[in-house]
Amino acid sequence: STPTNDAFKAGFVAIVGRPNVGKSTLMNHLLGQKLSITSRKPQTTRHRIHGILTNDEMQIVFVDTPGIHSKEVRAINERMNKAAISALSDVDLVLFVVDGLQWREDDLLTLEKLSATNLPVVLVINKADTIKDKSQLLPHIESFNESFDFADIVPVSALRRHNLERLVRVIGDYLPVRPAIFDAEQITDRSERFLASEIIREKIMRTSGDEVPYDLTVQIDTFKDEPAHQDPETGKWRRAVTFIDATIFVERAGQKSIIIGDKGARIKQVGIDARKDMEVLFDRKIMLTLWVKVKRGWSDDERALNSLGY
Ligand code: GDP
Ligand code: MG
Ligand code: K
Repeated sequence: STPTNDAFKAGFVAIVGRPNVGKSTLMNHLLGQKLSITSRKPQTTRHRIHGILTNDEMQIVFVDTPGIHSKEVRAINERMNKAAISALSDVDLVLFVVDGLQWREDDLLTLEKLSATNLPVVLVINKADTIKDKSQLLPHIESFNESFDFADIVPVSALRRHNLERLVRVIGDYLPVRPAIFDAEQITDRSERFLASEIIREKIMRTSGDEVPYDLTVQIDTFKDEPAHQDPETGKWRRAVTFIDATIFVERAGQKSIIIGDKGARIKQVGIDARKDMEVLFDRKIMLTLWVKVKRGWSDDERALNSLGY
């Protein structure tokens, strides 16, 4: 069932900003569900992820962009840049997210790109909880306003969910009146396969800290649903279960042993944590098997990228 009334609004909103300003956290907390992955490591998000927020008045389709990078060192970074820019071609509004009062060169570069699009841009000053002296905020808002013609400026704390209702209202001001684009029940247009791979990637990032570079990829080899059934031997009913086999590709043998950990302890923990998240998100029992393989130089190889679906 999709809500519709004459004043109903719907549209696409891109979340843009340099790595680690809190874009994924913002989208997740706006949606109230964990869809886009987050970590302290930059570049966790490589894909465009649509998160969909539907209430009685509007449907906001969020695009969590991979961030626009100033240094296009390798093929994968170039791909991420293209994805970030193309994400802007079909949106109604841009949320430009910055980290508190910090304002870096990357922010200015992003803003330059945004000014070329003619889209309305709302400046979201995130991590407001880290600004000890709130009186600093006003002069900063004024100087932001001088540097760019923002549609609005909204300080928030994505992490503490502060001022997010106001942000939703501001977004609503810039969405066109039109019926819902997706079913209200739909929370993402990404497949469960994709979400599964993102969850695994997040767990590796979290358990391996800075030892593992972000240029690893997770390929879902099997995603098989087995419906609830009666065991022919014991007669007992078994719950529905989804079997997921995934391969984690890294560039070097050293990275492989870091991910596997001492006697396999780390990969085991990754598997446990990832399975728990998947069971909550997919709402059923999951059997997860993980493999780690070395795929030398894949991030420099366009063909290898293509074969992995980038
Ligand atoms: P992204 O790279 O822009 O998607 O950033 P993430 O959403 O992955 O967040 C990067 C880091 O900033 C994570 O450690 C978040 O917990 C943290 N973070 C995000 N929002 C806030 C916030 O409002 N306040 C604080 N203190 N930290 C935040
Ligand atoms: Mg992110
Ligand atoms: K991040």
